[in-house]
Amino acid sequence: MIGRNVIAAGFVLSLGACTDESAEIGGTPQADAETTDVAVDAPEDVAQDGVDTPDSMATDIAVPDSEDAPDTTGPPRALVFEENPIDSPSPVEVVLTDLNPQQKGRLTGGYANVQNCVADKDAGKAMPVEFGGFKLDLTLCAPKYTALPEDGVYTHITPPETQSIDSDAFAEVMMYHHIQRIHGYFKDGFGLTDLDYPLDALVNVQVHVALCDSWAAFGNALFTPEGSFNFGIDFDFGFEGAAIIFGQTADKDFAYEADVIAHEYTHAMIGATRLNAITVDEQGLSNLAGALNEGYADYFACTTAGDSVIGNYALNAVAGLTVCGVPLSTSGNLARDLATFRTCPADLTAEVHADGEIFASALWAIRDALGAEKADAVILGALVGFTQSTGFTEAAQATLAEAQATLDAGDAAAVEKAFGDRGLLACERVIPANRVGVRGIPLTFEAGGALGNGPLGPVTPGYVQIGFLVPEGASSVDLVLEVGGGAGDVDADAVVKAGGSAVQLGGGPGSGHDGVARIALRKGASNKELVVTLSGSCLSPGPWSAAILNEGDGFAVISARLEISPEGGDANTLGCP
Ligand SMILES: [Ca+2]
Ligand SMILES: [Ca+2]
Ligand SMILES: [Ca+2]
Ligand SMILES: [Zn+2]
Repeated sequence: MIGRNVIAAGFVLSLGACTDESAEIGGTPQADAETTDVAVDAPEDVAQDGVDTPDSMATDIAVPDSEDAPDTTGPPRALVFEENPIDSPSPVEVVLTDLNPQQKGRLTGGYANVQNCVADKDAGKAMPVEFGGFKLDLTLCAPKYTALPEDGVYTHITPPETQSIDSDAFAEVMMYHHIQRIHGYFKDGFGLTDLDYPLDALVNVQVHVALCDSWAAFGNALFTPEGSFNFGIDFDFGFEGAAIIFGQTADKDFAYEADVIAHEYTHAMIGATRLNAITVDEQGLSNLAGALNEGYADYFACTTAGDSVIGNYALNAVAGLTVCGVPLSTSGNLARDLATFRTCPADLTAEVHADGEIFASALWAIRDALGAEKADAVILGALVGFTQSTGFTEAAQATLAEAQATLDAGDAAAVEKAFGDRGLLACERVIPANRVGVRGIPLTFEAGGALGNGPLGPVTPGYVQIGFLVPEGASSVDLVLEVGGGAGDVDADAVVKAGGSAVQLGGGPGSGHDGVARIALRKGASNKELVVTLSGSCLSPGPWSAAILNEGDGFAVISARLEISPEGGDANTLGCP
């Protein structure tokens, strides 16, 4: 998926007026060598600079599954955004590579099979659902091939003047071209062949809501190994295997951004069989594998574009979203710049896209030091050996080892520095209390029992621990956690430990940890605060760590701070002798 809180509820509806953020078509389209030279297995009759050939078979082109003689028209020129409507607003001319001549009227070729999800209530699949107390009669849009050539070319398909929740064919052309482009990068550059088939891709995904008789947009983009996905309701378009599914909002079409297509395709190429596990280790829950999956998807999108910013259009000031006129979310600029310096643990959030930025910032620094060609090779060389559960430290160490084995000492030292500067060669998940929430992302604590019959039984540890500094002379301090949405039914303990390194958790329910004490969290002065009081004569000054073990409802912490305890008094929560 491309965005973290682009949508609040899985699907969104826009009844508002379209914005004036039009996808401008400027200037005269030009053949573009850089985008055509990644052609993969291009048909022989595809020239790099399109010469318009008269099309004697124009009447056949809209008929799918034609078994006519090979297409003598072409080359199949088309217009695309090289990057997106903001950074490259004038579409450039490219040749759509490797279209299957047996599939006329379809954007079906070597590595992509692209359809448009059209707003057709009669053709779409009905989905009556209960949603937020409402009974909603929903109908999915219907996949259809709508990008049809004229005289063998597609250059008449241009971006709409004004973005809206629509079923435009330009989105299909963008998707086809950029999948072919990024596939060519992985296959031609690195010999990856896992996706040597036309992967299903769907654009303009939308859902009809009977309640207000309107088409609701899906404001995100994703790769799904199963072909369907569930956001409270099941989106099943009938794909038999993996698929890439793109939506739009009132002012953004996610398919208009090459970065987003490359990000999702990278998930398909390298992230379908690795880096998907949520694990439990001695520090607690970990979703760093998922963060790596996001970080690599961002890195390869950016390195192939030669630009460190991902989502400058699609994730930048996405419109607030509404369902039947009710606002569901607002959002600011969620674009990610890999050139922004981020470190472990200070920038950890437990949210995979945001944590992925930490690792991707190191990858981008490696690229800055080595150049794209060497950096991409060493990064991918290590990545192909990753498992479902590889974490930050293992990934950084493996990439460093790959660099030491394949590059000269100076380059390897640059790789070591990029990871080392960002704390990634030994990334302990202990975030300083004053860093909790500063990136605008609440720290999630999953509910007790979220692990099922996992190693800690009904107790679920946090994704990250919280670090804090006990001042000289203190005999009692409070670690105060501000909880978004209230601390109502929270039932959790903190295992605390002096020294600053992560609490090591043992292997069984209620058992084994190397902390000083396990202390129940209590409600603070307001219902929005949870407090851990550390008191007793053995409270030593210096860095401490707290691992939260949750037995009750899930909760999210929006900030954390340390206070000298007003009421710790003579208590001895640490059980000092
Ligand atoms: Ca669209
Ligand atoms: Ca970009
Ligand atoms: Ca308890
Ligand atoms: Zn993603």
